[in-house]
Amino acid sequence: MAKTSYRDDHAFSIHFFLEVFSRFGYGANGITRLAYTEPEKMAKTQFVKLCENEGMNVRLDAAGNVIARRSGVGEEKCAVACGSHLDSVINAGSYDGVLGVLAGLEVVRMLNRRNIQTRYPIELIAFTCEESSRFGVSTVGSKAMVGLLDMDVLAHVKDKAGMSFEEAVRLQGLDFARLPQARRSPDELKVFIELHIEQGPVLEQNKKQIGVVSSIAAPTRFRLNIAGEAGHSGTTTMELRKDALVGAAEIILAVEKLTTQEHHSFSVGTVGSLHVLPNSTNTIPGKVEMIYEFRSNDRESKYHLNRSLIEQIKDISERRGLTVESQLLSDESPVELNPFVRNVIKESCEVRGKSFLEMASGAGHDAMNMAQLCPTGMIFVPSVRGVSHHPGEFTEPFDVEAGVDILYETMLRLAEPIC
Ligand code: HGY
Ligand code: MN
Ligand code: MN
Repeated sequence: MAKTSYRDDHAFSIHFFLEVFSRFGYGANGITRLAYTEPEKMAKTQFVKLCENEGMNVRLDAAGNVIARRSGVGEEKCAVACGSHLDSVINAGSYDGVLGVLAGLEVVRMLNRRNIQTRYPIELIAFTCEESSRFGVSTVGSKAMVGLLDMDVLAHVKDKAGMSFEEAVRLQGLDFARLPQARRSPDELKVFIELHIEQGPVLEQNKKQIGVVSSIAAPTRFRLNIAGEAGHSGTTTMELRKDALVGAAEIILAVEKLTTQEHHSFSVGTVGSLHVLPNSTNTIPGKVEMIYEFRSNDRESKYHLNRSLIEQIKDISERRGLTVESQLLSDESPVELNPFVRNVIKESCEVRGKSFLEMASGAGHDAMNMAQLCPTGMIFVPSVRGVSHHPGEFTEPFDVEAGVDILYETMLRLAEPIC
């Protein structure tokens, strides 16, 4: 394999493009580039232009994913693919998802500049709606690609402004009913690789440049609609109250307590979204909409946590005179990544002299769905102080370049250069 590293090309364009893409959805409190919104569409449009500029054939699939293809010289039709997502959380940083998309573009730019042809075609995929931030449902684009969409759930979710998922995709020029047509068959892809920031402190603490991901924890997520009784906060005595927010507070503390007591596996529990109604100072909250999630790379642990919480919700609601409706948003299984692909990534690190650590991912990724379609691997680069889903998200430039180097080496090995 050619030993020239990313640095030899003196084309630090990925840093430039990270800056360019951070403009899409840029605001006073960070970047907000939610799924199926104009900022995400601007990022997709820019990505399409950059791929076409590199001579790639680009298409938008029925779910809104961008798929760019660089032809191979062999007869093989199944592509070596890499990619990640362009949408972000609310008040995000500049790296989550977009780094993996731009690193794939950088690999193609390097191949073009070095005039290297490959036996297998190469594909770059920019997934849409990976984050659950807008609709509570995550990795919609890759679920559509592998045939895992739950259209019934999507037909009933709305964003915080009350816009339905169906309306949001229609405004982006997509047909909700056709989303499942994004499904691809296993013989279209040889492998899929996702480069992503770690979003945790493990690589930094272990002073390693590259994470070779072994497994991906997966979320189980429910929306709860809690109903009590709104009332005057000055005249309603405490024993007469049916306060939906106090009930929600007990549920939130139960999520934390149950998960903290769950010592034997890497399990976490969070309530990250809460909506109080009518949300006015002098009215007892009559309604609360909230989303809770459990994540673990141990399916049994997640199941046990959720069962225990459902029992506690029953007790809290009876004791407080509340009604609680729950809606399953997602219940995904933890995923082991492909051992062969993990070995190719490790070999790439050895050849390129990058220190690496094999590790699990606490965050969910499109790779957990792609693993149902084809052999899949993930490459992590360090997040400074483990900060992510925050404007302070940062990865050192030389770690970004190390990630591009390893993605390049891995893709080249799998796509087989024709000398
Ligand atoms: O929520 C996650 O795990 C990822 O950031 N989509
Ligand atoms: Mn994320
Ligand atoms: Mn991500």
